[in-house]
Amino acid sequence: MSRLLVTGGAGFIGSNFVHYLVANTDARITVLDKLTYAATREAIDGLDRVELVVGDVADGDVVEPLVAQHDAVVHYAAESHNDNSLNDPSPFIKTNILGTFTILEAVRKAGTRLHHVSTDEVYGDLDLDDPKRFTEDTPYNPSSPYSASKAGSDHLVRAWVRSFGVRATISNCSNNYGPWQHIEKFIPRQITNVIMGGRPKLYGDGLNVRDWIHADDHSSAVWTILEKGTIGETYLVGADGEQTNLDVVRMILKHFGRPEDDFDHVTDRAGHDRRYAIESGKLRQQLGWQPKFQDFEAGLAATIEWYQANEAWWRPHKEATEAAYAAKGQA
Ligand code: NAD
Ligand code: TDX
Repeated sequence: MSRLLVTGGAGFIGSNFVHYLVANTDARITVLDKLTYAATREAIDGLDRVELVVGDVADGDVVEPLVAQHDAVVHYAAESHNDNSLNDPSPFIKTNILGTFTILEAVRKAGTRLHHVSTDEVYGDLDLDDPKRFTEDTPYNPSSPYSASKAGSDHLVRAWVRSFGVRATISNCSNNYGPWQHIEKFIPRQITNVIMGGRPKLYGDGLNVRDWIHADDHSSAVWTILEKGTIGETYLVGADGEQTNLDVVRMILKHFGRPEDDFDHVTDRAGHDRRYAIESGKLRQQLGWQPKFQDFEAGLAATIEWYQANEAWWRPHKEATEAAYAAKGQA
């Protein structure tokens, strides 16, 4: 795999993956990205062996010739924020479902290997006291327009493998944190609120649980699956990082020396999933993958420091992001 096409490679996780490839492989990388509001061109600017093509994954005229020039496609491009999908589901259907369909048709024609990046949200949610975690056998049960669109894209990939023999793998990963995550998302929103002297904003009772993994560990998992995964298989990716939102907010406040109750409860998200939890034994045992970031609080501290050092990147977007939350009673 010397020529890789990375869709959505200017977004949060895609750009971290591009950095991972540059540091750990000899691959030449083409990023295909529409540069939506969620993209950061600077995140991949100036990297050796990386070329950016600005275009839409749902545009077959752009996608087909590009796919044919590469050995493998790693498909990250998506609309990714649940709250936005509740305001307007339409771009989620276009990019996540039609975009994946377009990628699948292109890899089918060219015979190119595909890795499809998906989310644990396709499995719905778990009760707080449920001893089970999600596995590759958990039935699909998505809750939001975002997670339903990702579930739809996963089903298309599975069907193209079975019906057309497309050489694809799928990964379903838990919540990522790390550098370059858009400040609309939970952890960067709270960090940047506190940096600006404001208070974190917790949806509902704050007891919802997310299973956090550092974006670097997600990247090493995707690379492991590309190198060693079995075609047609799905692998769950997680790092045993379950935390309540309340505990994450308290860790952020503690880092800044602020009182642990210095936050606001705001209007809950409609249909808010209660808990996600990943059992990643298949990936670890069959492919030998291990996460490096085992200490969530230490990874969070490094992420806080990154946002402190990169205020020039996020500060211009802060006011508009918070105004959108304020309009929904979530600020
Ligand atoms: P992001 O919103 O930060 O980035 C998405 C990128 O895709 C952006 O650069 C954007 O410009 C690009 N894009 C959007 N629509 C496009 C289109 N039509 N054509 C080309 N490019 C387009 O998202 P993220 O958080 O980095 O997520 C990346 C992928 O990982 C998504 O598929 C998401 O479902 C999946 N995922 C995310 C998480 C998480 O915690 N963020 C967890 C598991 C899986
Ligand atoms: O201000 C907030 N306050 C709050 O309490 C925000 C923005 C979120 N939350 C809660 C909602 C969730 O319980 O924090 C949790 C995390 O929220 P998000 O960052 O919006 O992530 P989530 O909805 O869990 O989805 C994320 O993980 C799975 C990614 O955005 C998805 O792309 C990925 O598929």
